[in-house]
Amino acid sequence: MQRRQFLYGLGFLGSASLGVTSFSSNVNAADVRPAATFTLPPLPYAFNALEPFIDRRTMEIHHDRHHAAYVKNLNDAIAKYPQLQGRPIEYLLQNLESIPTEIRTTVRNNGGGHANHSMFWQMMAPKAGGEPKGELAKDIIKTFGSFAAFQAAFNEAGVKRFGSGWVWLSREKSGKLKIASFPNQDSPIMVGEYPLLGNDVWEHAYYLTYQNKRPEYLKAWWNVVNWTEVEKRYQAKG
Ligand code: MN3
Repeated sequence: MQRRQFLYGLGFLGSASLGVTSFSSNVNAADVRPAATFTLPPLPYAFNALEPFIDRRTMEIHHDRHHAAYVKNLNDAIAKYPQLQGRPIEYLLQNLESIPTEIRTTVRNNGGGHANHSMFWQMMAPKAGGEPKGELAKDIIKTFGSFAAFQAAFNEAGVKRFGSGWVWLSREKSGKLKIASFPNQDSPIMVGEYPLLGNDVWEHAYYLTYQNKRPEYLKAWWNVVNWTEVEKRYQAKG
């Protein structure tokens, strides 16, 4: 695989943003840093910052327990495989067939979980919502007919995902925008697409406030969408 091309291609989802410890060129024997591992990125706002749409307790459990567990399980899985350490998470997710079979499902689920949630926190913000601007807005209207039609299709895909999973707006290799839902922690990265905006429809993302009413959560969630971040990802041409 053309690693260089791959790394550039993913642009925004760079190793820094996903907490991969970077290699140092001047490591010496006295350096006691652990082997490159994945780290839990801090939530970029307070736990209660997305209220009333997403409650404080949900954010706290979601970030500090669920996401933290994905990171720990991923690190545990690759602990015996130095060749997998220090790689961007996208590399692991795009090359699952080359991951040793005994940890492949663990990497798929927990590596997917780490990548998805790392993007998810950035894709939300307090005092956000509204509509996208510029090129992204034009592309959404061109692809889906209108912003309202896009939201309706996104919500519908989220409602129809049976069990746990995600709904994503992503960009195909051809450049075309698409909406697709994925089971569990699978993501557009695994099928070579570039994720622009995703919503977590696992019950742990909404149950305390919305209980079984996933459609209400999907509708309310638009109030916290960080379009500035989504526009940045769109411009990254990843
Ligand atoms: Mn989640």
